[in-house]
Amino acid sequence: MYFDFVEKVAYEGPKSKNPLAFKYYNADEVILGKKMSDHLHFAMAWWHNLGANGVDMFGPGTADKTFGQVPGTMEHAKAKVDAGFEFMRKLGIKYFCFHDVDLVPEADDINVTNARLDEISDYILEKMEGTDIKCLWGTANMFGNPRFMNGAGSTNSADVYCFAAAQIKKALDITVKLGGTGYVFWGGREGYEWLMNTDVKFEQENIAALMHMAVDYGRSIGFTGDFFIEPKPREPMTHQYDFDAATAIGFLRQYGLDKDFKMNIEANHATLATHTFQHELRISAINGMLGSIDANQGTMNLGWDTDEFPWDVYETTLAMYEVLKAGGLKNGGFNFDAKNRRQSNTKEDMFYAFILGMDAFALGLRKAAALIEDGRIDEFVKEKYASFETGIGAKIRAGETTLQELAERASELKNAEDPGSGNQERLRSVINEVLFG
Ligand code: XUL
Ligand code: CO
Repeated sequence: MYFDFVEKVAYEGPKSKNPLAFKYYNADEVILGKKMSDHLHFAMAWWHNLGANGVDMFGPGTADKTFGQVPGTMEHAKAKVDAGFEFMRKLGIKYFCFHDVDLVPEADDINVTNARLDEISDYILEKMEGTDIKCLWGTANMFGNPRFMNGAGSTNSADVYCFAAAQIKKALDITVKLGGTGYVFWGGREGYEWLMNTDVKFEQENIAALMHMAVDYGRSIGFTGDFFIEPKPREPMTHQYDFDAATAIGFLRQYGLDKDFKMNIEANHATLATHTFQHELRISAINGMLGSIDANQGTMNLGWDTDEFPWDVYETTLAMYEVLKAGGLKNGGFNFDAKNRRQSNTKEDMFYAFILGMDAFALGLRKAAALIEDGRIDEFVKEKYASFETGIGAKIRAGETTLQELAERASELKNAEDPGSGNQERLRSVINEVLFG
């Protein structure tokens, strides 16, 4: 036992003052016809929760993530599995996400790393037995090892490209072995630092080819889930190719990958791209590509990815509004790609962070459902476009008119009437009413 200060985090309701209880996340409660736990497939990110110890470029770690073993050993890798499963069980978290090198220490020889991955995935499978804990998605870390300094799929070195392929192959094997329903491509170093020494077209073609090979291989070993691209505009590269959802969707369509891929939208990546989280979710959803969510938040006046646990209930409400409108996440979930602040360094803090994040999304779900049930927002939007329901508007929507006909109507009208107020302030008041009663 690594977390002996708590047996089970239970729902105690909004009046509870117990820091180790949920105030809003009530797994079995039904919201809009579905249990909260079915709306919200929460996942633990192996790297942050079991790996990150608070190290930053100004100082070493502050949190102890050794779990009683020496880091860099297989004993430590197994202790992380034990701690992770205890943690998930105590919080009622049913999914986890991983990079290959989060699970085991990377060796100098890829064959040794792969053997370690076989061993640890056997161990994880054993742990999964008799529990309802599953893998949400897996991925390969193709940005940490120095060989990837010029990119993975976008590298200038054909040999390095082979290592990227090998890692994807192995990460897919393990994802399938653990029953994962998603496989993520976050293009950590797939981008450029300077255009003048970069062949962008060449690099993008190579990334697409690697993704095609990943799809072919994944399908050949029985992977029926979704591949995800996780857009991010910068960091570590000056410009990353998967800048935002619209850019990534365009890329997928250009290279014929759109049938197999969806988006994994991360809140803090959206804001780095100077979008809102809701914007990225909406763009993905209207293109049929809302796959999964990396649930976190940033600090808006900083220019980098802070990966904080989600807290802002306006944001989670608007996010859940998009998710509900899109009919939910099918093969995806809500992965807390978030880490404790460096100064929140106790084991209890690990629990407080997840309770905060789970409650923030649970509250967002409750409030988004309430907004939909209230109906005033939907009614306004429907009414706003009503002129397209009859007459010339209906003809435009049906594609049964011409520029000539429309110009003739404008000429008859001489001047168009006021299209009507957007009522933004009134509608924001509606949202506050629904949020705060
Ligand atoms: C980095 C990031 C990654 C991906 C997985 O910003 O979000 O952790 O989620 O590679
Ligand atoms: Co992420």
